[in-house]
Parts: sequence; structure tokens; C-alpha cells
Amino acid sequence: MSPIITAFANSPDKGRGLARDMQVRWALEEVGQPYDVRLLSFGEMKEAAHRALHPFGQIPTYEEGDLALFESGAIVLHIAERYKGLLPNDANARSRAIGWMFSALSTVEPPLVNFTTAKLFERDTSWYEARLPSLEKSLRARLTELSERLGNADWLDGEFSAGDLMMIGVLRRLSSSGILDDFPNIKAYVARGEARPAFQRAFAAQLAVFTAASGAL
Ligand code: GTB
Repeated sequence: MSPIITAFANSPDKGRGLARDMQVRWALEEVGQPYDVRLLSFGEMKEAAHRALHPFGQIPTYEEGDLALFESGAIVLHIAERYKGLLPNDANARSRAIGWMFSALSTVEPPLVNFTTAKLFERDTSWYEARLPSLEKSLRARLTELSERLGNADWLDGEFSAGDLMMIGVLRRLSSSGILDDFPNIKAYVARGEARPAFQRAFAAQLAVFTAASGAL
């Protein structure tokens, strides 16, 4: 039986692959594991049946036999441990790759989300003009540190790993902001990830969902 994941029936990102089922789809494509998708409306995500899988009523979830998981990072880590191709064999390199997964979600993503959320949803607040420069400063500081560590390398630590997958998944949310133009090696890193055949297949699959939903409107 193939694993089943959940995704938006009609993603607000309009098929740009920014919702977090994208990372799960990408991981499954990297390891060559077919999967099924259960599409959910916003209403269905908040119903008891889905909350039994996801306490916060969100996507993505992952079901495989009697295992049910939520949290994209935990799901990608499970896939990387269960199937070959996303974590190195060497124990120390493996731990470092997992460290990069945590770093993506807990060190790089917070300043990025603070900044993008303010830009998207908080323009009308009284504090927007005063607060945005400090949010941008924090984000740029973190990107500078990441850029210095990445240097001229293709990936963060040797071969492509689940750490890169999660990091690129986070960084892609900056693609339309123009900020990555100031960090050419990070921009090239994101493009390298997006050029991977597994990414392309995952992207096409989520875009097909959005295209079908738009046609049905
Ligand atoms: N920490 C959780 C994880 O990593 O799995 C976060 C899960 C999460 O944020 N899920 C979002 C969700 O279900 C979708 S991905 N939201 C509905 C709700 O909370 O009611 C976040 C997301 C949504 C939309 C865009 N977009 O339109 O660009 C990008 C990212």
C-alpha cells in the first residue's frame, strides 16, 4: 500500500508549490516511493476526522499502514529514514544532515516567516512601517550567515540530503521577494534544488491539483 498524504484541494499559493505538502511530495519522489493524495478543503481540515490525524487541523499529514504523522519535518525525516536516498550512510554525516533539517525549520524559517507574513498580511497595521526594517534586518543577517556557510558548495554538507530539501523548501518562499538577488549563491542553491527531476515531478503533481481545481470553478 502506498503512503497517503494530505494537501490543499485548492491551494492559496495558486500552484506555486509553497504549501508544505510540496516538501513531502519532493521527498517521496527523491526516494522513488509512489504515494496517494487526499485533497482537503479548509472546512474538511477542521473536521474531527482530519483533526484525529492532525491536532492543528492542517496539511500535510502522512499515513502508512498503522502509522499516522503530521509536521512536514517529521514526515520528511520518516521518509528519509525509511527509504534510501535522502540521508548519508555515515552516521555522523547523517546526524549533520538531520541537524540541517532542524536548522531550516527552527533557525532559518522564523525570521523568513516573520518578514513574509508582515509583507503579505500586516501592511495595514499601525506598526508596519516601523517594524519592517528590523524584520528585514534579521532575515538578511540569517541569510548572510547561511550564504557564508554554503560558499561555493552545491549542497550544505556533501551530497544532497533531506537537510537541503527542507532548507530549499523554506527558502523558496522568498523567491518572489527579490531578496535572494542579494545572495547569489543561495539563489543558485535554490535553483539547483528546483532543477532536480524529483522536485520537478513533485511540483507538476501539486500544480495539476491546482489547475484541475481552477478549471472546476
Ligand atoms: N509546522 C507545520 C508543518 O511543517 O507541517 C505547519 C503546517 C502548515 O502551516 N500547514 C498549512 C495549513 O494547513 C499549509 S502549508 N494551513 C491551513 C490552516 O492552518 O488552516 C503553509 C502555507 C500555506 C499557504 C501558502 N501560500 O499560499 O503561499 C504557503 C504556505
